[in-house]
Amino acid sequence: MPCSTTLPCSRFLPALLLMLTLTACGRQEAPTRPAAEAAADAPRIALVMKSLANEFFTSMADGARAHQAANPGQYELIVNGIRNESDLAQQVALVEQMMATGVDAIVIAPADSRGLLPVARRAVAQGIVVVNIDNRFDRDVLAEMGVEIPFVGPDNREGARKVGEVLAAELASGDQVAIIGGIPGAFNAQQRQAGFEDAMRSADIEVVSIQAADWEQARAATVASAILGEHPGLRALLCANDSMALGAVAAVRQAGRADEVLVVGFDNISAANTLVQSGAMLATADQYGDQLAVFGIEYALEILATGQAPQDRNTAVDVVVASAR
Ligand code: ALL
Repeated sequence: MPCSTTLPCSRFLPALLLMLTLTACGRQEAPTRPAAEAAADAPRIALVMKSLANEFFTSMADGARAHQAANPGQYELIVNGIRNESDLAQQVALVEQMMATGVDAIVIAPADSRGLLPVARRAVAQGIVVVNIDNRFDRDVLAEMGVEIPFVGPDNREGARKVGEVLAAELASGDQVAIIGGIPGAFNAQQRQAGFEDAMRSADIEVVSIQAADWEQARAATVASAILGEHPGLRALLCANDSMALGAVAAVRQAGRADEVLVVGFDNISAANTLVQSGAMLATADQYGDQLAVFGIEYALEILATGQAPQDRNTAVDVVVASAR
């Protein structure tokens, strides 16, 4: 049952949608609460995430499910994600599916800060409460559209700056480093790059290359290998998420330069935390991904209950270094 932009998923029957577990539109699960337990008036909340190939989003989903299980009767949860980081069309289709099933709220981590705005606007126009988590929608475009969608998430620039400062303390003025970025159209990718640059500028460290690897591990390994080849004196790779840091560590090892080139990331996924603890990565940032969707869900429930005007909410981000350091 393929889902394409020419045959919007919103045309599918709602009942059929709930039976789907995996479609070409991405992964969608049946509501968490058994139907027998569902209070007729309990709001239905859809969580629409990005790549489920990224542990960051599977732990986000686990956190949301645990919250729903701890609050039975309060709401019904439908968990969705896409297959890879750049499947914008799949994410748009998922939002359309959720609109077609008549959910009360959509909590969304958009893969792109502009590309998902038109469908989000349609959801708001349909009376659905939309809460933006993790990656902020473009504020200017939102304002132009005259749509208010609150953002719940961390200050990514600040988080990246903190990670960059830990790295700078290990380097000397004039050292050379490179930045491997996420999808350029994602605001949090732009902010993390800016935060890394802030820290390098303050420490007088030279950023010799900035390249996007679209959040993906394999792409980052390729990009990192090329950068290492071009810059024999390179001292560090600053990666905008941990998936890409894993790729960078592989490239550094492959080049036999693990003693010279430091790697930092962002997310604190378990694989990266293991590398931080072993010294193969210097640091990462914990943005408490397992709680991010929960914050968004709680806010959506609050807005549904009170009808209050939505406002942004800032969440924590902290640096993680090896506990033995
Ligand atoms: C960002 C998230 C995580 C994730 C990345 C790739 O929006 O904050 O850093 O690793 O997207 O999906």
